[in-house]
Amino acid sequence: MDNSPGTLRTILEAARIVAFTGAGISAESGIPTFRGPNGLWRSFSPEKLASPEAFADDPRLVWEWYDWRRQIIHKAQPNPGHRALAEMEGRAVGRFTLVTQNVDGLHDRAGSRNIVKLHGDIWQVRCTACAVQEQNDQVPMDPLPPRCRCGALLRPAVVWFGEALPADAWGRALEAAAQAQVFLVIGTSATVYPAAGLVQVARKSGARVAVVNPDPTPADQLAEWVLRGAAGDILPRLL
Ligand code: BV8
Ligand code: ZN
Repeated sequence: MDNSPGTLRTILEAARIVAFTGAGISAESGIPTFRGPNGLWRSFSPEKLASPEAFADDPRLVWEWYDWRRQIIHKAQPNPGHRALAEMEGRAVGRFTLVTQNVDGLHDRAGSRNIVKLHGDIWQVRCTACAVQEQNDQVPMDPLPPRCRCGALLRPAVVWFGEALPADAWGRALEAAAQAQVFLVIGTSATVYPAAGLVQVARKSGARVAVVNPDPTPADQLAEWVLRGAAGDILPRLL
């Protein structure tokens, strides 16, 4: 099979495309990734802080971490990688789906429209007691931790480790992966499940897989193209 980048560019012109993104696509916007060398805050691992147990144990500490991330994201701008995906969607109307693990909202700000958010949204909060879920853009958050009108603690409306993904988002992602003819795996270590399993779903359904990442990942072995480099460099060149 001809796996030159030129071939990939050609098939992108007519294929049903899924772009599957992780923290790496926001790295060039200055947002720390989870597992990179400049990993996230303090020595805590995200698996520790991004969990219901950590929140139950110390909601203030968990909210300090999310507030710190919200402050960084607030100052950040979408980068050429985010913008290239928004442009690709514009050229592939009706046959492009963006499935992201990211919670930072930079894809929205770059102009992407058809976005499946597998792990929620850092700019949404949800009440731990009543049905309230709403947008909250307050930077910095005050008071911390924030409370609902009903008096209960609010939590970030993101999916923590050990929590199920939103059923509608997961359903849409599975459907898109099963229909995809090209599946782009961009800026993810492909280590968090069930999200990372989408690559296998696409591959098994006959999709041609391309990986965009400066480092090797487990997804490489499923890929026909491994484009070794930064998303901000590679994606604009794919357009
Ligand atoms: C669930 C939201 C069950 C919160 C996140 C043991 C084995 C297998 C699985 C498990 C296990 N133990 C536990 C599990 C399950 C667990 C899991 O997969 N754990 C992993 C760590 C082993 N999964 C879960 O718990 C999931 N839920 O299973 O529930 C269930 C089922 C039914 C009913 C009830 C319960 C929930 C997982 C979601 C967790 N939430 N985030 C928040 O953000 O605070 S996950 C978190 O990791 C982020 O969402 C992030 O997106 C995601 C994946 O990380 P990446 O995006 O890939 O980022 P990472 O830093 O890892 O990699 C960055 C990559 O970018 C690198 O490859 C780097 O080289 C590259 N890069 C760097 N610069 C660039 C670049 N690429 C391109 N350009 C650049 N410039
Ligand atoms: Zn409430």
